[in-house]
Order: sequence, then structure tokens, then C-alpha cells
Amino acid sequence: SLSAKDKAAVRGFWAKIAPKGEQIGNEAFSRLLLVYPQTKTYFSHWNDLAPGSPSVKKQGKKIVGGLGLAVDKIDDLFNGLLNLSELHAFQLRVDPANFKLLSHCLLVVFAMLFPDDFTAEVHLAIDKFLARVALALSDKYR
Ligand code: HNI
Repeated sequence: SLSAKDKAAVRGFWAKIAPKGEQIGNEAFSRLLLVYPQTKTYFSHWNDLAPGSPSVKKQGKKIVGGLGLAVDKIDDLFNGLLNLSELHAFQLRVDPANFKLLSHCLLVVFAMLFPDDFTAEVHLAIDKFLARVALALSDKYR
């Protein structure tokens, strides 16, 4: 689980990158749909899934908003993400394997947009954080 040091690194990095939240969301979600086209099945009710399209940007913003909530609730992710877990499990029925694919895209985007701040230590902390978030989001499947 996340150590006090990991949590401090996540909070510090997030504070630096939050102003670019919309760009991060758009880049990461655009990559998810392009690199792992099987993920498009969950969004087939939209008419434009091209990278950077208005609906992709909107969803990217929602994802980053969810991650911001997770940073706020970092001490109690399972309770903090309960509603989002229920949504993704019961209503949307998202296969939890997809959370790992999105986490990978987020890491790529962090490295790309913040090469100086995304040190190896921050990478480690964010990787652990995203794995915990994915676990919390998958909690309601069981
Ligand atoms: Ni996800 C909706 C957060 C991963 C498929 N998702 C949301 C919403 C948030 C959110 C917030 C909007 C909720 C609302 O309307 O109340 N999603 C997150 C977070 C992650 C994540 C924080 C991981 C870090 N979601 C994924 C993944 C998939 C996914 C990996 C599938 C590949 N999410 C969806 C779908 C919706 C959704 C589908 C509904 C979209 C719509 O509006 O039709």
C-alpha cells in the first residue's frame, strides 16, 4: 500500500499538474481509445471517438476529476471511490483489466508533459497510486 512518502509525492505531483488537467485527460483518454481499440466498445454510443474530439475531451476531463477526488481521498480510497466503483461495476460493467490500460496511458502522458517533475520516485508513487485506484474502482465487482 501507499507509504506516507508515496502519498506526499502523489499530492505534490498532482498539485503541480492539476492546472493542465484537461490536457492530461484528453491525451490519456485519446491514447486509450487509439492504442487499445477494444476499449471503444464502452463508448460506442458516442458518434466521434477520434483523438481530441469533443466527447473524448469531455470524458478525459471526467477521468481527471475522478483522479483528483482519489488524491483528496488518498487515505481512504475504498470509501472515497465507492460511488465510482458502483458505477463502473454495476451500471457500466467495465472489465477491470481496462483500468490498467488507462493507468499505462496516464503514465505515458505524465512523462511526456512533465519530464522534469516526473522523476523515478514520482513515477513509483504514481504507479502505486493508480494501482490502488484501480483496485478501489474494482472493489464492487466482488
Ligand atoms: Ni470511467 C464514466 C472516472 C476508468 C468507462 N468514469 C466515468 C465518470 C467518471 C469516471 C468520473 C463520470 C461519472 C458520472 O457521470 O457520474 N473512469 C474514471 C476513473 C477511471 C476510469 C477515475 C480510472 C482511473 N472508465 C474507466 C475505464 C473505462 C471507463 C478504464 C473503460 C474502458 N467511465 C466509463 C464509461 C463511463 C464512465 C463507459 C460513462 C460514459 C458516458 O457518459 O457514457
